[in-house]
Amino acid sequence: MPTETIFSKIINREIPADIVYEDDLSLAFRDVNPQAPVHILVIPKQPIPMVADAVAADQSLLGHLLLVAAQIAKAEGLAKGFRLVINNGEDGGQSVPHLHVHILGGRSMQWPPG
Ligand code: D5M
Repeated sequence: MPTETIFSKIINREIPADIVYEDDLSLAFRDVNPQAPVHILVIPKQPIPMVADAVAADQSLLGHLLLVAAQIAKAEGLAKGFRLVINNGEDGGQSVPHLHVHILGGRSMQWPPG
């Protein structure tokens, strides 16, 4: 039984979020603690804890999340570029154990990240 997280509550509309996109497989909403002028999270409705837990059967779902992220970036006007980030586990800086793709944009990104 997958762990319930704050993101499950957003999916189930138990807590509010600024939702920008939804389809059968995924949901996207603005990050509550934005690190860039545009900071949106794309999550699968299926609660995979982290990308390291994904299996072969998740292949098309993972691809779907990237295509959704690119579509949202376009809709947000990020034609000059944007960054997609997936934090995985403790050392990866993941704080919510429900797989999510960060879309960051609206400013020039630095490299390397911290
Ligand atoms: O990223 C988890 C992200 O989730 C972090 O940037 C804050 C964001 N967050 C946490 N709770 C909420 C709610 N309720 N709405 C919107 N955004 C939220 P990680 O990669 O796990 O560090």
